[in-house]
Amino acid sequence: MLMEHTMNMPPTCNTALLAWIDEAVTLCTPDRVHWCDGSDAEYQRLCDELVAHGTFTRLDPARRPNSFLARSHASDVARVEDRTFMCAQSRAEAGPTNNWADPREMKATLRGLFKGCMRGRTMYIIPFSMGPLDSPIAKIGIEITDSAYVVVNMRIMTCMGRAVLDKLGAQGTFIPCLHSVGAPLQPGQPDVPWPCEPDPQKKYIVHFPDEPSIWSYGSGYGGNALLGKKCLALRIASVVARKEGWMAEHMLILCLTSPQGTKHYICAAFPSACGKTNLAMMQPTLPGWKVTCIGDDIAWMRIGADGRLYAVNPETGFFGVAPGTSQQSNPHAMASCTRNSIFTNVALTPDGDVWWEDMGVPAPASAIDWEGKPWTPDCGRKAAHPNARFTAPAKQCPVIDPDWQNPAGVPISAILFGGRRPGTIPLVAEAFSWEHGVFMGSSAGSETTAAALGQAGILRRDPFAMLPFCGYHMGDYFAHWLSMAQRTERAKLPRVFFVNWFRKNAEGKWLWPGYGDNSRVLKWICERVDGGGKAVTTPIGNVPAPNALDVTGLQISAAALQELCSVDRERWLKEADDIAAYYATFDTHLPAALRTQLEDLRTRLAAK
Ligand code: OXD
Ligand code: MN
Repeated sequence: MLMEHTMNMPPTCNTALLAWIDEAVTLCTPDRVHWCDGSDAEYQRLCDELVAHGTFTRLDPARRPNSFLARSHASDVARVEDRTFMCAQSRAEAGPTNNWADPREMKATLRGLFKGCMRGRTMYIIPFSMGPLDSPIAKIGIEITDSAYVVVNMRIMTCMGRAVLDKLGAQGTFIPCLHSVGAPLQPGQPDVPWPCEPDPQKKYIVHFPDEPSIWSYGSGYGGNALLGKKCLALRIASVVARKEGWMAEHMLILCLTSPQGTKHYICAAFPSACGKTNLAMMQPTLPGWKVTCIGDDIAWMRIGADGRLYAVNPETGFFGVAPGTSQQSNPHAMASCTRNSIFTNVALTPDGDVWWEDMGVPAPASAIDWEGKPWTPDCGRKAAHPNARFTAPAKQCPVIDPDWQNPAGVPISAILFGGRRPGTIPLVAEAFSWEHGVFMGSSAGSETTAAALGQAGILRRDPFAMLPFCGYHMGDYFAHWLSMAQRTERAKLPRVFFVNWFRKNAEGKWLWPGYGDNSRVLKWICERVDGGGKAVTTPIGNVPAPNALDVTGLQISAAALQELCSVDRERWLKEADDIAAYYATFDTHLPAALRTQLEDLRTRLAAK
């Protein structure tokens, strides 16, 4: 085909890929096409171009080498869940927790939007792998984008470039991910630092799970635009995983090593703002114990040859929330972003560094805020956007686990579910069985606080922390979890626990210090896995027996410890009613085994 644009030589002879690129070029009509090779030289060149363009500000190399600040458009600051669609063949397949649109109608709408959308711009072709290239579980995606900001972020977050095309070869299959910021340029029209579609109703984050493919239009921010992360590694992967018999989960993966050198790998699923990144790379307060990090956001898990569940982190970077990250809350995240990092929507200090709220260092006397305006501590505005992010290479984390890129993954001993629950849920409870664990995950959620939303005690159920990320009917997803017990010997499955670092006393004070002291709970969990760790059985699960939690060196009263592990029957009966009402939303898709779990819970609560 004769093309009017300029293009470097396609470094592939994969016919399906070349045909798709031709189709995309014809539809989007970019001025230039660039195949990304993933090299350092390419990364540096694109960063220089972003600086020249005004999208990036280079930070002071003496303070933060090879690092940049970007400010987004004020309308483009977060994932847009209400504009995210799962276009399965039928609404029923997508289920009640997803926005659905007919795939043919949605394709027609998108073709209209993408027509000519890259005029005046460069089309970048990003070959990427989610998961180590040599892992049997890795998936190859190709993202087409007209955003250089997306390219450089994808280089940190994924295994990206030439090696991926080599792996793909002439016949390999890939997941097409088409992305545009939705801001074509007329001849002579000046560009802006952060092009995007400002009308929220014209942004579309669309998944076609049957193909599978992803089309994203109008946003350049985070999970809307870095399509390997939430779109591919969770929404599309969850659909593929169900078909292929594995699991794609919104979970951190960590390794806890005891003073004797015993290692346990643990996965944990918490909704947003519950400290997943902090737990993933925490510094234990228990002397001699060590946490190393395999991943902070996504786990792909499958049964290995020995019958155990193995987890892989499909990402190569952290895309962490900056505000609240400090030496106290997460020293290892702070160390991860000291160099080679990209900051989006944080404040710029006069000495060319970054600053955000609750960074643990005094606010600068003046700064440039995330909107590019002059800022002072008394101006009444936040300097950083609450969803400001750092993009940092995972290999820079001081406690990255030596096996973090092991293609076989790491064997999981325990799975944790958690949430922000000021009442009702104890500090930790162990499930009686796999099915009871699935029940715990399916009913997970977080309570809002008066400070945050003005409505205290409102509980938002977020099953398995997958509410925005499960690509198909949530009831069928519960069934998939249950089915794992048929794929291996039960004894080889991880133990399941519910944890709650956020329980408060009657005066509204936190009962548990959290952060590094959570290692004390992890220690008990590992003791349970190894057959020790004293527990008492309650109607809702096994909780630590008095004195079973190692609180050496911790200032905590016996009364607080007792309250933390207490189970209030009245509150739990209400909890059961609330779970029943939530389960009703899944109608006939709710697995019978979970109805039985709920009934069994009620029976245990009713028993003397
Ligand atoms: C994330 C999220 O950005 O869960 O990881 O929203
Ligand atoms: Mn996440």
